[in-house]
Amino acid sequence: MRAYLSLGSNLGERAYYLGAAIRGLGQCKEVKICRESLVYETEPWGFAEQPVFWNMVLEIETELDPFGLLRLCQKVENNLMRKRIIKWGPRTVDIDLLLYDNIVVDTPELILPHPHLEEREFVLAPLRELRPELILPSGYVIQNVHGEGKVKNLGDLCKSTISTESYDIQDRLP
Ligand code: PH2
Ligand code: MG
Ligand code: MG
Repeated sequence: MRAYLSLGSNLGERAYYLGAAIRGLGQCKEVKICRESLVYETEPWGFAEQPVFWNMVLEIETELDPFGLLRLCQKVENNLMRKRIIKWGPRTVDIDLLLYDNIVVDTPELILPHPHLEEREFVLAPLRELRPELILPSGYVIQNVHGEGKVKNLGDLCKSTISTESYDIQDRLP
């Protein structure tokens, strides 16, 4: 099954945490990382009094079901946040499920598609980069949908600092 994950970091060495999260996900044998967006510097959405985020999106193929994938994301987050967790505060790394095939889930633990997917430019910009033709849950093509919040593409420079062994170079976008 194809899924899209949003990665965010706004504490410490953001490039390190994003890279470590990608490695952690890629080490799971039921997950293949297919496409990796560039890194975007984004203004905090919601609670504004916190440092800027670096965000990106991954396209993966996975044999895990949505809840198995959620548990994997939480495990990778916990491995990277163990010492620095502050409730509601800035986080070293956050991994959110955006889309999982066309599956709809509505539970206290997990909602799919992600309920704020189409409101937030920090999610839309990297997803649009990977799949400009994607039809969003609302029925609109992502190319025509723009969310709230300023984003700045940090380009290839950052990407090269977070590249991982698990990332398949064949699948890079041209
Ligand atoms: N994550 C949040 C809250 N606000 N803002 C940006 N720019 N990027 C994020 O990843 C983000 C946020 C909660 O997970
Ligand atoms: Mg989040
Ligand atoms: Mg989260």
